[in-house]
Amino acid sequence: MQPVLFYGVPQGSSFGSIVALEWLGQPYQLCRIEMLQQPWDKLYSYINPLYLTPALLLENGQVLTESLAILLHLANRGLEQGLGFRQGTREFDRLNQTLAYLNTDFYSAFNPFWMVYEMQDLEDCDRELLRTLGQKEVAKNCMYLNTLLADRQWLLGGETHTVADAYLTGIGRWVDYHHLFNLQ
Ligand SMILES: N[C@@H](CCC(=O)N[C@@H](CS)C(=O)NCC(=O)O)C(=O)O
Repeated sequence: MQPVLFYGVPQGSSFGSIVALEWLGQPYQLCRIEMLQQPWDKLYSYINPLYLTPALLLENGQVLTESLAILLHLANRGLEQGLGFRQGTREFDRLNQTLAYLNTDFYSAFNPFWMVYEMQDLEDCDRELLRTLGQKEVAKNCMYLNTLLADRQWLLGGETHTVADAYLTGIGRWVDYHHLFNLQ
């Protein structure tokens, strides 16, 4: 059996794990969960009782949830390709640190926009407040990432991409998805 990645909508955060799997270059399968159709298929609770994607079903039948855990698992499989580093090295700590930043501060900066997206019946003033709060947080974090990437091609500054770049590829698209900045 090949590993199976359960993902939701294409614009979701699971995309980062898909990029990492592509960069790993080993066989895998995708299984789409129609997350916009409520309620989700009850069978998915065997994969993730929290009903969230991504989740990775491994060859031995065990399931890994949480992007951070999935990406570090793939990083360990892709040491030769430079996707990750051996635990105990400085590079491993830096990768872990970068993934944690992306999974907390950067990810949550977009929360107000997802609230606006999901709560159709919001008052105009509430929608405006959420967008203003989100815009400030996203701008602050994009500025940080922009500065970091000013003198390097990849987040960790090495010669090739790591799973942190894969994860950023997924979440970074939300700037465009929510039409946050005029990039022209
Ligand atoms: N802490 C989880 C969060 C995963 C998450 O929030 N996934 C979203 C898609 S980006 C989801 O499955 N949402 C389904 C829902 O809210 O119903 C991780 O980092 O993997």
